[in-house]
Amino acid sequence: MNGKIEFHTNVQKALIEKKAVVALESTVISHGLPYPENVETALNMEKAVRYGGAIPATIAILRGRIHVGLTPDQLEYLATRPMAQVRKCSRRDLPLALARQEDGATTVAGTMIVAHLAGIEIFATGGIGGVHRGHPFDVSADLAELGRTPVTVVSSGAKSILDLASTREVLETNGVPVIGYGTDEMPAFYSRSSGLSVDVRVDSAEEVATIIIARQSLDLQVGLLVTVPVPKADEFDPAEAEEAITQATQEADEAAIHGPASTPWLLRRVSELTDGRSLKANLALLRNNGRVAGKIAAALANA
Ligand code: PSU
Ligand code: MN
Repeated sequence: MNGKIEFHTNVQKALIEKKAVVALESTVISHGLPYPENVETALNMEKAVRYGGAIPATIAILRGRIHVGLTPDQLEYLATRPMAQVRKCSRRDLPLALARQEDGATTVAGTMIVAHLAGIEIFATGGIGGVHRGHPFDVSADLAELGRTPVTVVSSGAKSILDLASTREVLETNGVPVIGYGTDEMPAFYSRSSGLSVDVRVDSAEEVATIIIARQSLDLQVGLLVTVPVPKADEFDPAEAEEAITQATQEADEAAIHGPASTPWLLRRVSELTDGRSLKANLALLRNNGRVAGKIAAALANA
């Protein structure tokens, strides 16, 4: 990799041996969740990936170097750095963080780019970015990245703080296949249904592997979005979520919060407004998605 990337030894070994590996993002650690839940979640997600049958590789930038696979100390460092000192790295930010030797946390877009560079096909996260409510031109770079980088993203759809119907449309425009894992509907992050359809429903990790292999056979430069509903027991009441989201969105507009600050701000505010109950659902779905991604990576390695 021309020394561009620093691999954790376990990850490097797994990649050389063509074993199952799952990439994990780091914006959820530095900007998406409060400390100490962020470290706990990052470690739990890694555990869930292993339980699913794969090696986890959390991706971040530390002092201008791209890391694929972090040690517990590196995770702790990233989780405790003040948010303002960690660049939230989407596609446009990666060269800036590297050139300036900064610490950077990769978003879904940023993680897809690095995963692809590193030769990792599967990536697990909570929710992808999308079209912001009331701001039709604030469209996450995640959607463009899914349209051009061949990595399989396992998530619970787009976060319900977003305009989900518009987000679904942009995925279609960008040519991104949306796969429902055990569901006919795209999940709505905290809750299991959104009323929006998926392109295909699968009921096993092996079925996802066959779709990945078909995409690879066409050499199609596009991501796949696998959407996994939050487990029933951990679902957060959709009406309560909606109420908190409406209030948070209104407050964000009043406070003129926009651009990359928008998503982290809304996530924190919704969690506050729901006394952390939305956070509980968030943590549960992150773990679950890690496990499912592990199973898909294992199925692909054995296919
Ligand atoms: N959704 C979450 N938690 C998060 C994010 C999304 O539930 O932390 C992060 C992801 O890293 C995602 C990014 O890629 O927010 C999207 O930000 P933006 O809308 O600025 O592209
Ligand atoms: Mn944005």
